[in-house]
Amino acid sequence: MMKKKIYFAGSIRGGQTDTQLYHEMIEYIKQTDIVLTEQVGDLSHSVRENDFDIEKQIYDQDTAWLRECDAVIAECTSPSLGVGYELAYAEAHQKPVHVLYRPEKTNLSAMIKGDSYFIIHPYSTKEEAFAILRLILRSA
Ligand code: 6K6
Repeated sequence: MMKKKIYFAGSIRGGQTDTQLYHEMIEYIKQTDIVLTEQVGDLSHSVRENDFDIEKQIYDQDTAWLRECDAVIAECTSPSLGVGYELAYAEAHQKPVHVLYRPEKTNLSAMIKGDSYFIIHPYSTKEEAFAILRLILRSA
């Protein structure tokens, strides 16, 4: 089977409390498919960088990847403006969008939950998250 190109989205400047979890999800997806956005699970980059040229490069690259990907998988427990933007951008480009989040940790925005285009996957344990990822990757 052809490997799918997955755009994984997760909070960076919105807060990096879940970065290790993103990293593990990305590694899980990479067992069978391709992740375009590995940097989302990387704590070593500076989130305080404030150079417009660099930010423009990030925006241009990420939106190109969103147009190129086969599906978007977003971990949305940690709220992030960038991730919200990416979800709407992916919908505008008619990409399948899967949103994972932990309901006991956050009240997901109505703009995400209320958009019936998005496929929402609540979960609580990491094992459940991996099981959801497995189903998404099989069907995507
Ligand atoms: C890499 C690792 C940490 O910082 C970087 C450099 N910055 C970014 N590199 C690549 N993608 C980024 C960067 N900053 C934000 N994004 C995109 O926005 C990612 O695809 C995330 O899904 C999303 C996070 O948005 P914020 O608003 O939480 O930063």
